Amino acid sequence: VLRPSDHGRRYELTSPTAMPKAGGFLWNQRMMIQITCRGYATAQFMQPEPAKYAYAPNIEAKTFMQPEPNYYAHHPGRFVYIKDLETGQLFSAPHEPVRASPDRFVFSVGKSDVAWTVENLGLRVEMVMGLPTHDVAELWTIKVTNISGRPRRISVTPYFPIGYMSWMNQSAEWNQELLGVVGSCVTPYQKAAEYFKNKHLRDKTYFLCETPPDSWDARQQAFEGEGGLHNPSGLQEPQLSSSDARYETPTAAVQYRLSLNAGEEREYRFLFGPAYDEAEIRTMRSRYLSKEAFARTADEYAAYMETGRGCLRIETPDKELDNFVNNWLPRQVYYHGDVNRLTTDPQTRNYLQDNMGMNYIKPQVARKAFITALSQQEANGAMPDGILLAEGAELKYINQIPHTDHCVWLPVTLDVYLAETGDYGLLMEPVRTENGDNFTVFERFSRAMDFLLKLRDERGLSFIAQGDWCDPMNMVGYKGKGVSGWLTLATAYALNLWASVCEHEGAAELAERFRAGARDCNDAANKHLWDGDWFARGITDDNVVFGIRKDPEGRIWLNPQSFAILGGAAGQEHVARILPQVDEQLTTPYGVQMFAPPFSRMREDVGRVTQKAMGSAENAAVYNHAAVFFVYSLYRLGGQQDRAYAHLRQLLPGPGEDDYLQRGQLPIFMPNYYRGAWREFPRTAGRSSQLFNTGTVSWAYRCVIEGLCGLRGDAEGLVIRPQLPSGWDAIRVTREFRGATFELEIARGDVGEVIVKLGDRVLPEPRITGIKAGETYRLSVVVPR
Ligand code: CEZ
Repeated sequence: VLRPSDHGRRYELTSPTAMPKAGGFLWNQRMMIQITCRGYATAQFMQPEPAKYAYAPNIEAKTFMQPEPNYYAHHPGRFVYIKDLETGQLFSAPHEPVRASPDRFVFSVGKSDVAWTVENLGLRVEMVMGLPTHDVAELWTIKVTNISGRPRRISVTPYFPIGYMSWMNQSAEWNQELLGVVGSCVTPYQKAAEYFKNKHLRDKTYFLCETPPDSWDARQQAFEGEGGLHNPSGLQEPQLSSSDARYETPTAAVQYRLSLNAGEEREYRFLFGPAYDEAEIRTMRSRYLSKEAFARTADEYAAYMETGRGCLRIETPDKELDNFVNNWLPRQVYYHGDVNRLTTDPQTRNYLQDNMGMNYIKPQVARKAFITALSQQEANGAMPDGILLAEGAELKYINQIPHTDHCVWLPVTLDVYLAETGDYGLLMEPVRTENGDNFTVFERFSRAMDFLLKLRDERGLSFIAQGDWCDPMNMVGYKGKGVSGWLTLATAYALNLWASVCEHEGAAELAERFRAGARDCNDAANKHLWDGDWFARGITDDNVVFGIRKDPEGRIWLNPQSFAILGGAAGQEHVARILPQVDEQLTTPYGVQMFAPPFSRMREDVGRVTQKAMGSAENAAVYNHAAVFFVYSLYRLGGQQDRAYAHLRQLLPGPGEDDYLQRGQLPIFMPNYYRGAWREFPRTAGRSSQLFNTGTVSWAYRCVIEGLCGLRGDAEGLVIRPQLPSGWDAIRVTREFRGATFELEIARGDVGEVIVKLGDRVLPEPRITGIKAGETYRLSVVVPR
């Protein structure tokens, strides 16, 4: 049911029922749309806060993007009804709302468009959706071909529900000048102050036709009638009813009645999106709604996507991994760095990690992100919970809950920036904050590290307040005493990383102070949190250690183990004890669970993570962000290439058909989680959250580049230490690095350590310095058997 096409640049799904939630997504800096194979869509645009132009049939709460979306008959979507006017038979494409079994179905997701081919009743419907690069709108092409070999009379009825726009004021009507349905509303509000913000909102939704239709409906109830969406009343009449909506739910349905000879086809183009007023709609129409403009826009958008192609091409024995790494992984990394999850106040840890990935795509963007983040550093060195990106933006949702880990991510993500660019000059940049203080980047990092050191109790363990990396772990420390085992270990990691930078900058004393701080954290962790075979997750306000052997639920957590490896708390003996426990207690066919066993009821001294559904999200899912930290720690450890590869591979659906069906997702992105609770609920284990917002991807890309391919920069050059899984004999890699291109043939051989040849010259160490931008370096690399 599933296959790559166009050398992995597209993926095709040939059934609308096998993986009903499988979809694709497109974005630009102002909007995002996720659409399923069956035609349901979730779109948002920024003004500057996220807003909708196709609404649900009820008022939805404004929230962040949710996992495992539920679709229902009236969910917003993009559909076309096709009716045989001789027999009265009806089907719809892509699949909803009629759900007729197609003779042929291909859902084809590309990097810069989403397309379908659906055949039924001797008719072929081809639908393609694209986006502009800078504007908010969807560009739809719908083509109908008579493949029945005889003349046909049919109606073609695109149906783009607009939904319940507002409880204050909503309407819609046909606009003959614009040739489309225009819905209008007033975004609901109550405070007078909001009026002055809202009056600039794009409260219109338009659906424009290039070709004038024969009839239309702008009122949902007029179109749908008693027939329901499976067989709308409007389609049982000779034509649609020219309805309008006056404080009634708007819709956009337009109809073409046509006679098609055998083999004849018709192609239609439509534009769907939000606007402030009719003048803007008119502009959008003239800018986009023609065959030439569609073609030009598609080219521009493809070029935009191409700027996110990343810095790595691989050819390995694992073709599915190649497809993903060469095409889709950098795209998802780019999405994160490009739009910061389409929020105006990304969580600080997300902002920094999303930009960490951008180092491999557009490092200037990552550089700027450090400055932006640090310009919001608090006077005591702490980092705020979220980084404000737009004028008037506010900390919302989770950013109103105090989390203690944000400073950790500064050196962790800087590590990649420096490795990728060697630009230590960034450290000397002055950064002024709103509270008036003015420090260099270097000073600000040191202040953040001092803050982390201070944020510890008398035992030397890091306070957790109402959360750390794990957002919903909100009640371990809400009384002010609880500590995070993970944060203590991660603090050591951050301090060590920063100490190395201090050394490089000649600040030996500072470096020693931070290294001593790291040792102190690690000693405290070893003293208070080592449970014999693994590290505990934390200690509650009431001094109860948790994440330990005697806990029936939440017994072993992955993050403390990964960061004990990264930060140095875990010595060799520890690692030798930890890894078998991870294998045994946390590993599933779908990846490594974030902890086990799942919580079945609220634990009031741990918090709301224990209330999430068992196996979903942070409650013992295969939470990929945590899983990829573990993979990264294995690559840093060395000698763990098989484990690392196995778990890296599990971040991605496939390659077996059973696995695809169980996960229910195309291998074009990594979701934030797959259901866990594998022992408890095997039926649902592995199911994808379908949520492509995740810190996983920047780390996954890093793992492939630095770990698997072993191509990591240092201050002067590029170090080469591939870690091929034992089943692989050779791979080919092309890596762009500091303006140069490296083409590597990597193979196993009878060597004791990695040997690198540049041309015929064997390098004294597996490292290239003096790299010249614009050059191509051809290297042959031999790695030990
Ligand atoms: O949010 C993510 C956060 O964006 O959860 C991660 C955290 O590290 C990321 O910064 C782990 O907790 O219940 C909650 O509030 C959850 O924490 C979610 O909001 C979660 C979502 O899956 C968003 O993608």
